[in-house]
Amino acid sequence: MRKSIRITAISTSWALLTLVWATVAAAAPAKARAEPVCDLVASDYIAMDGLLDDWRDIARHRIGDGVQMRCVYDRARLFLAIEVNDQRVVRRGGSGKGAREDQLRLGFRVTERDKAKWLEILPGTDTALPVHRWGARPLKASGGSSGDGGQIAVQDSLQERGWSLEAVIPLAAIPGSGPGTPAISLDIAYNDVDGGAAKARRSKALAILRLREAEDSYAAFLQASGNGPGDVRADVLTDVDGVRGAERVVIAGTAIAVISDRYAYMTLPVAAAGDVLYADVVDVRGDGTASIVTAVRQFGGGGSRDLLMIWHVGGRGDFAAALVVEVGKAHGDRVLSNRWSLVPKGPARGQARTAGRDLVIEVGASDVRGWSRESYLETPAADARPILKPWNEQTSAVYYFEGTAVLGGDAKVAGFQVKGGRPR
Ligand SMILES: [Ca+2]
Ligand SMILES: [Ca+2]
Repeated sequence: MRKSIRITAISTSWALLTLVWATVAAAAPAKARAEPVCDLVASDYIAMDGLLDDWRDIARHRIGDGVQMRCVYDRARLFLAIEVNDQRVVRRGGSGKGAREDQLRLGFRVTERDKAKWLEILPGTDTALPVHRWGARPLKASGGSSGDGGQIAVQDSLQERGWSLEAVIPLAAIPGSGPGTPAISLDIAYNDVDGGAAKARRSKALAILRLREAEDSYAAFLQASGNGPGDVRADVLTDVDGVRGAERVVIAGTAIAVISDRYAYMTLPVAAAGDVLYADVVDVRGDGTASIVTAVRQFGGGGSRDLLMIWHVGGRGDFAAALVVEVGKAHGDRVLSNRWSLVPKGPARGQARTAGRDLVIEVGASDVRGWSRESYLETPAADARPILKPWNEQTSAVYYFEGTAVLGGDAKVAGFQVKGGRPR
């Protein structure tokens, strides 16, 4: 399926891409990882009864001080079993305010941009009723909550060496989730009061719970694209397709993948991974939907050219080159390069600053070597916006991004200075 791409002449079209949109059929065997992987189970696999016997085949992960966690999911819901090692469970029958009672707090979200929603659990004891809160609102005594469109339920029980809980959270209730959510970020904070507030032990930990289908998609992508884990140069959770929820964007070798419970990838139009000069995921539009920014080098015709390519990703994992600009040319000893920067959106065009980034491209006398207006005989690129030349009237260009459109292209406003190297 994957074709190798050779650029035989500098003017050859870059638009030769391999696109694969695939789901992973068979589950791969679980492997021990630093980041827990939650396996996919049938929806009746876990009985929400507070007993953990149904979890016996699920791997435990130590998360933080004295806290062990197991997780599974059924595409609609995340199930957790947590065991807290605590010789002395302190409850005073209160609501946990004032930090005078043992309390476990679990924060759920998908990406760092999302605001975590907290599940708070004060375990029941012989003398105190359990307290369970989701988003600061008490769950009903039955354990159910109709908040966020699904049933959140918690059951806790005292154990020989502490206490444990079983919880179910609808995936849709987790901030930042969407169809095929690849991972969930779980903050765990335990307030262990023991001998009084003065001796309170507070432990905090963060776990990235990777969901099995996305994890298998990640492995399948690496295999299909001929890459190994060592070839990965970027791996971020962010929304790139504009459909609710984050995807996992992975840049490995010459390939870029968008991974949810399935994956799509494309191969950049270069001969080798070393020809990918730059690759990152940036919210240039400023609407929370990131784009993929790449710079690549192509060889042919005895020389080379550098292209800056900004990709938008559609809802079915289709990659569209929103902007392709020539930013470098070399032929023998002769070199012409353009400087490019992603700057705060607005000021380079004389507008107020807003969320997002503008692309500023500049050229000056020091960016050319060996070429002059007279000796530069290169044919302008037909498949990219041509490189700026220092001897032309226009020596800068500012592009900006609105939805699927790329606008601008005029020179930057007088007095606008790009600060630093490549601000993001
Ligand atoms: Ca159970
Ligand atoms: Ca999305």
